[in-house]
Amino acid sequence: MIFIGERINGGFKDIKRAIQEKDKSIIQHWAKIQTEAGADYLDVNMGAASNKVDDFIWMIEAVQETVETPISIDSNKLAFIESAIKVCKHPPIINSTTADKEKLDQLIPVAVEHNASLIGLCMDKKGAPQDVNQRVELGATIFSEAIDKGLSPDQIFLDPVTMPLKFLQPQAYHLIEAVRQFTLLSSPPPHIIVGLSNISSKASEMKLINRVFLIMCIEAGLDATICDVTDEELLNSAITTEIILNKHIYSDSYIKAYRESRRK
Ligand code: THG
Repeated sequence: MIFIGERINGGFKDIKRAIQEKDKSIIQHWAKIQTEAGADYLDVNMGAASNKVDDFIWMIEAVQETVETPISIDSNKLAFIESAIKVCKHPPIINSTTADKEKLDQLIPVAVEHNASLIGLCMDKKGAPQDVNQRVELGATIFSEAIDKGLSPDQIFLDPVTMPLKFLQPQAYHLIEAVRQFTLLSSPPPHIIVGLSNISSKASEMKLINRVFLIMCIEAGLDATICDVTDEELLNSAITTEIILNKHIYSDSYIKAYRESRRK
């Protein structure tokens, strides 16, 4: 599993305040906590806290002063991604492109040039998909464009777009079926990722919904998630799901073994 820490996001009040007051310590606290919890990447997203590219660079540099964990550059603005990628010390993930031709034409070459990975959101100008086939079609478009222009399957992350269970209940099942079909796109397949916390937005049983949804997605073929990496039960559930699917060798201390094998 590839775990991407979601917490350095201007949607959280403490991060928003940190950006506006230029208080590095809060950003660095979450960089450290998430890295210690096992994050493979740290998602950095400004949310609505600012619209200045300098503030975004400041966030990334604050993270990189503290930890060596690579960055997931979470922005829908080309200019932000292009500036951010230049300061990344390790090959980042670009989060994200959509299936729109102009976005693909802009972002795939940026990923190729910087040896970065690229998340492709399975949506386009017409909006978010409403069924399995729309998701698969958009995913296939992103995948084939990225391969044609020089990315390897291992650098491509397809994101079938997670919507809140509370408001769009049928979408969760459509998404899981789309994940299953993405695994058939190629051999080896691309990575498949979700922004996990979207599923439980505004719900009362957030942690339970996140955990069960993640387990079901992993069973269908998911191998990456942007999530609350500090939720130890969540990560242990994901690792256990992979053990049950025979993706790692069982031992009584498999959780410890898994975590130690990934310690940087
Ligand atoms: N796919 C990709 N990138 C993404 C997403 C995705 N990036 C952003 C988002 N979705 C993933 N990150 C988060 C971070 C936080 C929350 C949800 C997704 C979250 N926040 C609380 C809420 O909305 O209730 C509120 C924050 C607070 O407590 O103040 O749940 O899908 N590629």
